[in-house]
Amino acid sequence: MNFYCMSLFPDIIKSGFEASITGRAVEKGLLSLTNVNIRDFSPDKKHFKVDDYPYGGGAGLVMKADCVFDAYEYTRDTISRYWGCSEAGNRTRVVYMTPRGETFSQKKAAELAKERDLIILCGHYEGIDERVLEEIVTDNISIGDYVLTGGELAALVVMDAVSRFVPGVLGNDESAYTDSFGDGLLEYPQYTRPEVFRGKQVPEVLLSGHHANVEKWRYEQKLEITKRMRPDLYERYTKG
Ligand code: 6GU
Repeated sequence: MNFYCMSLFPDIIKSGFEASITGRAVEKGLLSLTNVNIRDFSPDKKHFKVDDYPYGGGAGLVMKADCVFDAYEYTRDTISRYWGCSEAGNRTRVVYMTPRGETFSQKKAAELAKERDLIILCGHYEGIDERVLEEIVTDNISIGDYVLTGGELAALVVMDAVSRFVPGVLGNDESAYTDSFGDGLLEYPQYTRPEVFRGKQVPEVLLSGHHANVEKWRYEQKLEITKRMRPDLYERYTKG
């Protein structure tokens, strides 16, 4: 999976993505990240201004359509050149990180993971000129009902969740589908050494070596934890 991230803060994206599991996957060649700094596409070659006052007045500044569009064309052409095919960049989905988008989910992550390339657009300030969004955006995604100062942290959330579905990124390819939400239930609790911690024993069944009993216990725990912590998910699971 190749991510192309258009933003004003590529450092946030780079440091978040190149750490830990996704970072290792980049080193293995399973994932790639290309940052496109929208500021580089400002027509203002002195102050590199990328925003301006909103028509109609109001607080804050709006990111200019021309900067974003030029950054997009560059990104699109970079993808086309990489694959040696002018269609490659034109076909690539453009995900705009915005609180007005559809709420991100494990299902959406799995859907996006089927793409070969993905362009992610992060806004800042009070948003981006609507006209360029109409031109280029294919998917609007929010990560929840709260407002962030910019789309970068949200983009990292999406990139991380999508990356887990890319074969080889996790140690075991099945994990992304069997982890919490994969089957609509939360994960069972995990334990490691020592056997006793502050007087608390590891559940006996996990020490038994009896695989069928362990599986049964874990499934019961998933049901119980989901029922207690997320009654909404439990309802959906039991009612089909
Ligand atoms: Cl995707 N972007 C911003 N700026 N704020 C958000 C968000 C995204 N999702 C929730 N809040």
